[in-house]
Amino acid sequence: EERRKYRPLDEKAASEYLAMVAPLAERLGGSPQDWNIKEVGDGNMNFVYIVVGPRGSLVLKQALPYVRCVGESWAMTLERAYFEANALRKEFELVPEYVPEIFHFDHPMAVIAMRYCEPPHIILRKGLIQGIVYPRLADHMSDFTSKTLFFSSLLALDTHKHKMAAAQSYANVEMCRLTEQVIFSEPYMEAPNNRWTSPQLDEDVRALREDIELKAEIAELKARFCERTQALLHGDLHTGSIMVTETSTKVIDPEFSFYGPMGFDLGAFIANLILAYYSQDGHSATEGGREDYRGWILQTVSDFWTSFAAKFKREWDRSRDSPGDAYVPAVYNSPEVIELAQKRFMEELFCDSLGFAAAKMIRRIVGIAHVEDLESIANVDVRAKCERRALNCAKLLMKQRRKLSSIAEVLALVQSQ
Ligand code: ADP
Ligand code: SR1
Ligand code: MG
Ligand code: MG
Repeated sequence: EERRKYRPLDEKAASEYLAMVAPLAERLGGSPQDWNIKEVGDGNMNFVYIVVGPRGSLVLKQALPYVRCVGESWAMTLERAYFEANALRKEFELVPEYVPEIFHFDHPMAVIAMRYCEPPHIILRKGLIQGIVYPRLADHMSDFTSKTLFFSSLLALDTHKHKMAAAQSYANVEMCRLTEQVIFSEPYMEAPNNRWTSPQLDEDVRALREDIELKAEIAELKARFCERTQALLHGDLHTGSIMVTETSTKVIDPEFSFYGPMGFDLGAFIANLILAYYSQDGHSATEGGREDYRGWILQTVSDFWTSFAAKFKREWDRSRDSPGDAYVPAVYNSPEVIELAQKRFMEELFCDSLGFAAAKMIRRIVGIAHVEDLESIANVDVRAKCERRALNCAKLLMKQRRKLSSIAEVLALVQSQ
């Protein structure tokens, strides 16, 4: 009975906990004194232990009843571990090559044990800061997103399955509410959570809060985020949620997972690549250095979108024998009408993705939870310059997204800032 009650772990308690869960203890091999346990959580939310034993290794992740980067003053539901476990399982079903396998989930303890993405895997954001090229990244991430989004949507599922899946993830309310607050509201108002490079960006922040066109856009995006039940999203698909080597890509941390608009995941990945692009001046020895690397980042944005669109369409075409309920074959009964439906769908998704990408960039510069790409730039004037370019790009992206008709135009806009 005791074992079923929630208690926060530390390294010692984690070891005792693992000793009580036979399949995990067996996986590690030897006995608890042989296990090497280290807390490595560098995210904003949870505690993560890497455990290495004589036979094997694992990662133990526990949610605490608050937001880690703020502290106990911001209470947060433990249920996020349940939604993370469910999403990891679903993603593993759809794309096992890109997701760490779950070994164990303990609901009362809010604990997940999963496969350790071993070194040389590192967090993508850290690789981008170091200027490392990942030649398979666009291919892998377009695989991950096209499959997870397509196969959880009404394009692949019948209405019953789609509604049931949506209902199950719909209860991740607290996490959605957090996102609504920190991405779609606080950056556009005065809020104690907000932070920016001051005084350098004071004027930029004032202008942002007075930009009524931008506020009209963010209102639309917020409504889409809150109201659109399109597909099972990862929900926090930034470059800190992706672990990489040159040949392997693993997506972790889907605790914000819910049924929402596909563009929110696509936009998250694109936004974080663009932030990495603008931060390069802060990491190169000379201003304007790392030109080749910046070129690679933009090429990756382009390859990602192009491959995503092609793979998503391929799944759609392939599913014609057993389609979901979105496009009934008797109605979509000619190549012309299918082509038109697909074209409209992809145009809307592109526009959504750009809007969400912009929103995600803005929050990382003026709101809570900044990104290491920019935060690690020690010279504040250089950092502010990078941030201003990113902010201006995001404002244009959000306002002009309906007029942008290709990824090449988006890259031109990024380069123009
Ligand atoms: P949070 O929800 O707090 O952001 P994450 O799931 O992102 O927590 O994990 C925090 C850190 O723990 C990651 O940045 C990564 O370094 C490490 N980590 C998490 N899961 C794994 C894993 N399966 N394999 C290796 N390292 C991991
Ligand atoms: C309190 S905001 C914390 C942020 O970290 C998570 O990874 C999400 O991005 C969230 O918005
Ligand atoms: Mg994380
Ligand atoms: Mg997380």
